[in-house]
Amino acid sequence: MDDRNMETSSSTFTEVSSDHSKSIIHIDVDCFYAQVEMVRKPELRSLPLGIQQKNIVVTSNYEARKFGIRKCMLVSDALKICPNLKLVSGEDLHDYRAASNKIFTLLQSWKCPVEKLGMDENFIDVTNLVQEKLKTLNVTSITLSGHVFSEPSSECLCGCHTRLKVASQIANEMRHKIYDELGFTTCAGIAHNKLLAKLVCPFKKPNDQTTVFPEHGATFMTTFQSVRSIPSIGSKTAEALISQKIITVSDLQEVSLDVLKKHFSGDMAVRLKSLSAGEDNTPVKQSGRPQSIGLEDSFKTVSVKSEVEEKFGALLQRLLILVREDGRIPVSLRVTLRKKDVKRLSSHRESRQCQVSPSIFTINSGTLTVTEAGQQKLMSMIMRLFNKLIDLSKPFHLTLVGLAFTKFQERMTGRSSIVNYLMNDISVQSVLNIQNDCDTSASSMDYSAASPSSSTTTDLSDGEVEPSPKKPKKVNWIAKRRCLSKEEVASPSKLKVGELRLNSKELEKVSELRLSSRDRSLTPRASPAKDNLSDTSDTMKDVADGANCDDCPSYVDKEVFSALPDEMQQELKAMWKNPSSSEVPRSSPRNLNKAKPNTLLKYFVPHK
Ligand code: DCP
Ligand code: MG
Ligand code: MG
Repeated sequence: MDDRNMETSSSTFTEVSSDHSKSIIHIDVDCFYAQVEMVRKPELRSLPLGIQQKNIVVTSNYEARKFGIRKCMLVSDALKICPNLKLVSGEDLHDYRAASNKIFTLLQSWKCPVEKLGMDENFIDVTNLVQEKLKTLNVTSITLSGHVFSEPSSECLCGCHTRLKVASQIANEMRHKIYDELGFTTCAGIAHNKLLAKLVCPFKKPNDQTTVFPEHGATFMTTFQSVRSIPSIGSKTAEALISQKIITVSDLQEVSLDVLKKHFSGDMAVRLKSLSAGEDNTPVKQSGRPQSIGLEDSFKTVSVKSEVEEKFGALLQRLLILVREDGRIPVSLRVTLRKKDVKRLSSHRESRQCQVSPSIFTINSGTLTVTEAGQQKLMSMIMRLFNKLIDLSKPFHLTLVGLAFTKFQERMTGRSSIVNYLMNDISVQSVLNIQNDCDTSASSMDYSAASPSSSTTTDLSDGEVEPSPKKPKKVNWIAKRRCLSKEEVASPSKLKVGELRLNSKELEKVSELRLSSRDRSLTPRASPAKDNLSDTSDTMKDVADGANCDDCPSYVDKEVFSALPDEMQQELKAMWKNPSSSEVPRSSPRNLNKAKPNTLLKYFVPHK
């Protein structure tokens, strides 16, 4: 500790630490995989149970833990200390994932932001709910549910003690509901921020809950012997800290900001100091669908290319099942390897990613599928990325391979989207907002826990990003063609179109034309579009004429055209008549004569 100026933990961070306004709950399921198995087969409850992936016991029930079985123990070691250990394979994650989703869905019924973290954890920001409850509760009668890390010495003037007590009652309610409805026991941590809520959660395991009050945040943090216990401190940061002899959280509290700044960026140094003091202002971000869907396979060592290919082939098959369940069309693929560094006797991960053409995926009867040829294309992409990560002229030793689809086409929503207009009800659920950026940057607070083998990943980490190849040029948009009843035509949500081929850039342009407005299609005569069209009475006449396509250019599929809503037909016709007026529907009259290189005409190409 020679190079460090001592400093008290509270000296620089009093400002941040005075904000106790939030009430956050962190819930973690007890021995998750084991409980899923026990709920499925109650006879397993009374036995010591281990969940096996490869030669590892990834978790065990609490009965087995009595014998000293720990997570990630080798099966052989586990059987030595508990010969009666009942082992169940945990290689198929399907049921665990399903249980995880049920818990997440249940927690959403409290109508608070819920952030899912990995398979068995969720943060819930109950700040507003607590405020609501406080309106009807008698403050003096509010008691704390469960345990407390340490009794508060005096009442905090901001009222956080009362709020956290109410939050502890809500946590208790949530845990009971999860148990009553799904059969899982859980632990909860309650605090004014995510960091403390997560860290205090396992304080009384299993099936219990603990609250930590803000005044004890810094003291609570000193109970952690390793800086690595802080969720957002990864192995690299920990290594850098340890190299400066900052090993425990107390060490981190004591080291001066100036010393930290010599080794980390200013922001990072401040962040590390805040974390060590139990401070964290990262918000609970409502989870949506995962940013990435991935699988990893770990093994002792693989040193032959053909074996690597085999591993990737197996992973790809499983990954495609997950993607099919998800339903979105992937547009980016990442390959991860963990290389064994023989000299350093250690392993480290590297990854590369590339864009994937959405045309590899097709939708058959509403299900995302990949043809044999598509799978071969994916395999060759994977192996190309592999070749970039590994110098095949030298020997290599891998201990893990991973595959993930890291980006998906999103449906564009909102009034300005033509996709919204056309796509609501058709079987292609996922369309066209191809982004070029690779937003896989680490979240400011990455609480995710790593899993050792064959795990799914909800990725927030930043891998090395392969320079993007050219944007996939064409996006095929395929839907069943059928006749439409009058009502269906009137309702854009029911519209079914034949095959249109749009490329992504073009689609953006189309959406810019704001053809999507339902209001317009439902009330065409009174629409603002009409006002803008005041100089183009011919066009308006076409609208009045209804859906005939006698004037359509020959390349237009009339059936498709007639299936389009009136407003869109009107705009297309306007452009066919006067291509230079492609902006007619939205722009002011003075723009009418401006020739535009991209018009809707270009996007309307015949289907095959
Ligand atoms: N898991 C895994 N590999 C790990 C850690 C966990 O595959 N290294 C899986 C198995 C766990 C699940 O993730 O059941 C949840 O992880 P937890 O760390 O929350 O562990 P458990 O829920 O099993 O036990 P605990 O009661 O300690 O929360
Ligand atoms: Mg757990
Ligand atoms: Mg967990």
